[in-house]
Amino acid sequence: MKHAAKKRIAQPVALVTGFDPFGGETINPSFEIARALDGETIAGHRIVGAELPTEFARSLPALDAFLRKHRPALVIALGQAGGRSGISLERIAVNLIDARIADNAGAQPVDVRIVENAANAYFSTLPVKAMLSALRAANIPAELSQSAGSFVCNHVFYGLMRRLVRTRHAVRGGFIHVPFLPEQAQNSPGTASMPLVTMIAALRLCLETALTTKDDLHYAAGATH
Ligand code: PCA
Repeated sequence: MKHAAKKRIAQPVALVTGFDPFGGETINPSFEIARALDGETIAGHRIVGAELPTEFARSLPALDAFLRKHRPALVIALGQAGGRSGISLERIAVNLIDARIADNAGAQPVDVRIVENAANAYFSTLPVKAMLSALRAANIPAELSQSAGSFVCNHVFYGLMRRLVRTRHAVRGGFIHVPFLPEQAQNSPGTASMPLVTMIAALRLCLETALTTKDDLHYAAGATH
């Protein structure tokens, strides 16, 4: 009998991206979380943690390379939102750039579309309310957010959702903003922060929930902002 080739069923991948530091910071909690989770297995999925540049021009090509290489079943992109106090589950990516500061390549586009003649917005396809419930049950400060801003994070969120909707519609994806780390907030009294261990635990819960929840919950969690 012919020697049967051992069939290795590849473990499905969940991709978690974070950004490099920007705006004068020397660390970005979003990439620290992605780095910490890299290689873990959650709900049968191998977590791949990856870094994106905080640059309008290079961030989406970098994301494309990771999507091609890992063919993930789920994608959660992370970014730092200094000043926010909890884990911020983003719902809406909007087709707009209005950069308050220059990106890491010195680019500062104002009032331009991410993609001309394309959808104004995309929704996250993550079960954000189930994730919110899981975080709150674990006593981790969290909220839903209706805006990921108009800088590189929203740019990547919009680009991610557009790619998934158009070419990988079985793949779920979305975006989560995280607060400053305590060391980033220590010189600005009153600025909110969250320890890295708490953020990592939060992301484990988010991944577990997203990988095991088919239909999202429905309860009132909206806001007037
Ligand atoms: N936060 C920025 C871009 C990179 C990051 O971590 C943002 O909120 O747009």
